[in-house]
Amino acid sequence: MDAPVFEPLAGYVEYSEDEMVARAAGFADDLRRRRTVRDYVARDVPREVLEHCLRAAGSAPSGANMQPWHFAVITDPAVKRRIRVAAEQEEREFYRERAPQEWLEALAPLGTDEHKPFLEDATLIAVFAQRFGELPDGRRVKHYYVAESVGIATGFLIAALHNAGLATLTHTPSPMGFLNEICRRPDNEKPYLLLVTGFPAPDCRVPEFGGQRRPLDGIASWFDASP
Ligand code: IYR
Repeated sequence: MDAPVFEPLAGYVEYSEDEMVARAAGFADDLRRRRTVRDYVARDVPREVLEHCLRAAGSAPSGANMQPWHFAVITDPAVKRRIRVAAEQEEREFYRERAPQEWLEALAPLGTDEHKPFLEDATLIAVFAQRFGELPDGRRVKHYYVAESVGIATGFLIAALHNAGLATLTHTPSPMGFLNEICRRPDNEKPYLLLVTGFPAPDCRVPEFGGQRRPLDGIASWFDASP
């Protein structure tokens, strides 16, 4: 077992209370502008921007720092086309047969259906969760809290893309095993979700329902010492 090796906490920055409030408020206001976008223009996203956003995602905390994620970035129109065809096939079955009535009712305000043109118009980032790691000699390394870790990294990625001026859509065609084959990812990786990103169409409209955010007193409770 390796002994722990420590280093100084070099990156921490302390702000004055005023600065903390201003930064916290500004960050919240900026994130609250984010909307899930389903209509994109066919316009390439600069690779350098994507690389920085992926660096942000890769800085997320993870179980035992195993960093159990892989991001497959798809810009090739031919590969996007294959993904669209495979996803729409699954989605067609979902909407027509598999989805229970209750689920369809929950989705109704979003106006979604089996047609997914954004899979060809936008840039796609297939997020994979590594169920276990593999050493060069083939031995397996256990990963911990994989879903939590990849979820946090994906949250970082969505925030980073939004911050860079890109719209996103968290898309989960179900099942999405076809992503392993198309992205040539190994069996120890499970597709986690397909993050769609790019520039919104000029006439893009979004469901009113999606902009409704639960108020703070509906999502948080406080346990302060009594005065
Ligand atoms: N995967 C389908 C259905 C869908 C499910 C949920 I939960 C959503 O929030 C939105 C859509 C689709 O992408 O259409």
